[in-house]
Amino acid sequence: MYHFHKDRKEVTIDHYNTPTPWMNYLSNGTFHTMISQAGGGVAFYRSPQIWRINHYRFFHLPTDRSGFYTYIKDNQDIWCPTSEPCKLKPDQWKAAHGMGYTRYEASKNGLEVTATYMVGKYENALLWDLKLKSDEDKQITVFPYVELGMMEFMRELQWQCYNKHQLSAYNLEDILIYRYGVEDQPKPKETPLVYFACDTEISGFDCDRDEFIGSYRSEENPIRVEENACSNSTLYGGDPCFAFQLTVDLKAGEEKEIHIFLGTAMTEEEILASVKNCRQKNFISKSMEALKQDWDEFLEKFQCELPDKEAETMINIWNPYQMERNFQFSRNISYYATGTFRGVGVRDTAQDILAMIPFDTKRAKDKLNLLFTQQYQDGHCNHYFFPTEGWEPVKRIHSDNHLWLVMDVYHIVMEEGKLDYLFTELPYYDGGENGTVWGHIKRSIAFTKKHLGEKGFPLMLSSDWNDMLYKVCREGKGESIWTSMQFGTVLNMMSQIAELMGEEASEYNRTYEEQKQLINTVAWDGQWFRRCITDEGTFIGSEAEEQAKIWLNTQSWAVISGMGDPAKQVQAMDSVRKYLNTEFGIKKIHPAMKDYPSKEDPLTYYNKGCGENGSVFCHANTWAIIAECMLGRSDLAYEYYHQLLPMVVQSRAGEYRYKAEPYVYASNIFGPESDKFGLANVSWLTGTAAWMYLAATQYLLGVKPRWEGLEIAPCIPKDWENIRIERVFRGCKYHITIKNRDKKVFIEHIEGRKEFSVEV
Ligand code: IFM
Repeated sequence: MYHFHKDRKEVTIDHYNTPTPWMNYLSNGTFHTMISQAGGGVAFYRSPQIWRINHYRFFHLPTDRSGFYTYIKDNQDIWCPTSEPCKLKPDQWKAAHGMGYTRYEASKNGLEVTATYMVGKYENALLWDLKLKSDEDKQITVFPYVELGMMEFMRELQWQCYNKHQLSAYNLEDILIYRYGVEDQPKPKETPLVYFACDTEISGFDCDRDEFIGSYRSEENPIRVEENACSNSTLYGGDPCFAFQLTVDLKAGEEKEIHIFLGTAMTEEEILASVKNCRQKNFISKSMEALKQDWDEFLEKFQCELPDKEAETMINIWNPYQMERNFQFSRNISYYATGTFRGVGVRDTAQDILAMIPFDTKRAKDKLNLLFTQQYQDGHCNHYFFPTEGWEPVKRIHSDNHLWLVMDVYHIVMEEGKLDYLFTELPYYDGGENGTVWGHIKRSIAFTKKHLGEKGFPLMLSSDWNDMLYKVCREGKGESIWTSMQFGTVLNMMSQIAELMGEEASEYNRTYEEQKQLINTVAWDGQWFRRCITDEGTFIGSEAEEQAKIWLNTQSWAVISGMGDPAKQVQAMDSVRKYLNTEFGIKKIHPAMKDYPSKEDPLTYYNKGCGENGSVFCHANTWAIIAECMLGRSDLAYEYYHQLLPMVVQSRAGEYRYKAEPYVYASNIFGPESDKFGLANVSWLTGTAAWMYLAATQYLLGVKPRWEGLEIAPCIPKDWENIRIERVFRGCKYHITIKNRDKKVFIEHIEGRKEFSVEV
């Protein structure tokens, strides 16, 4: 079981053995830790590719090891407040994930332990706060432990037999230090030292993993804990770890606090200074208070009171929290993604930015500026890049990447109500003169216009949003009907911005109309819109085909772009309902493919119902919700939204069928053509987070920034009565009540201005 706590913005979990690790991300923007409900996970400094701190063993069971464990030796009993990894479990236990922290509350034999982990803003360190209380006088030994790894995970897999003998871990004034320095490592001067320290006297330590664990043992039963004696090992070559032995005397009823710090700094001097700071009285409470305040301020930008409490929990707390983590980590490292090859994806991050804009426009613009550095003078963009690692970008040209940038700019202009950002000068990836943001997005449009295919739609290039479609365009002739709709959407935006800039918009409008014409003739299949055209000129997504007849995205985007004729928009979305909707969300295609278009060269190797082949693709569901709102079909829009809330689908499918966290969205859920129908896959890092947030706040609740001001045009279920919303917009906080039955919206109060009680 798990429970949400609205007041504390927490979810508590009462069993350690969830079907998959249920993760949280702790981060101050530089030092990061992903931690599971059972204390497993991985810490890294800036990049999990090159500055990973501890071993995370993706392929071993259980799948969340190693982690940030604290062994308690109480007479002969050895257990952990995280429950894992010891076989002996606490008598009482629960974990809580909150905004930037995770807490474990455990007790055994009258000893209560609360272990809170957080990454605060004042030091680049995972802070580990242990509170210990016993109902009788006793002496216990506490062993905090971290298994270190080579900082470059890929190099470790390939070259550890040589490179690991270039590592060292040693004791400096009872602070353990790990130095990673191997031949040919990237950015040696920016590589930090890692430290492990505490604020209590130590009775022993270990830096050599094998000394601490012992042979043919694991973190379940370290020999040094069993023998109650660390070996004071240092390590100059081999497998490093950090372990302390701390002797704690407790009087009955007395509470003692111990703090552990796993951190990074560039030099030994900086480590000494950082540890000194961490050891200051109240450092932990000060860090915790700042963390809470920062999250409260962030989330305060949009709050609502709704009849649907599950939706309210997501909109107010977990959805923006997940969105922020996506914004930071792109699709880099999670329980599913190994953090080895994906840096910042232009497409993915551009979509994350859309939802960050209302929360922190400055942060959104900074990130967007970074994406613009990946745009070429001809308008296209690199696919993903590695600003921290400094590696060569992945330069494949996809038909959608550069168009998402236009959407970001439009949203920024509407949020700010000014055109200033358009004049920001930014470089192009391939040199030449810097261009303004306005100049950059004009080139996005020019690139697509210049790369139209034989039938007039944008060329697919190396695929559009759908990664799987790369096979339809290997000869460079395949065309994307969906990209045409994305193009149409941003042409509309360009046209509006051009008018605001006092420039000619007719060219954008003309191109829009040309594409629209194609959409309603060539792309219309009779009941829905086709998806794309192969190199050979065949339509995919057509009744005439045996498999993958109907695809979700061209139905929803026919509405979003406004390109489908009105009757066709409705018919297309009716077909979505008829062929694609399931009890766990809307499938991406129907029917799922097998050996299509041929056994020798199938479009996908995904099994039926999995991933890109007929799963409920949550990211794409968000666009169907938006489309239904745009059609004004509030009950359908809400049904599609509600059925995808993670706690709703998890409870419908059952915890052990759904498997993933009930508090964050997953990328996809196995579809009905799979025997694992209902299994959630790739949670946390997915474009679903940003778009579900937009769907909920800007379309269902209908609070949308427009040039003229804040539009409030809700599309909510007919039986919802009053809803209340607070939204910070252009420096003022709007307190809004929507009286659904009376079809009235009241702006009750605007903080930061003098107006009150404006009736709309
Ligand atoms: O658009 C992609 C995204 O970049 C990565 N995940 C899958 C999506 C759909 O293919």
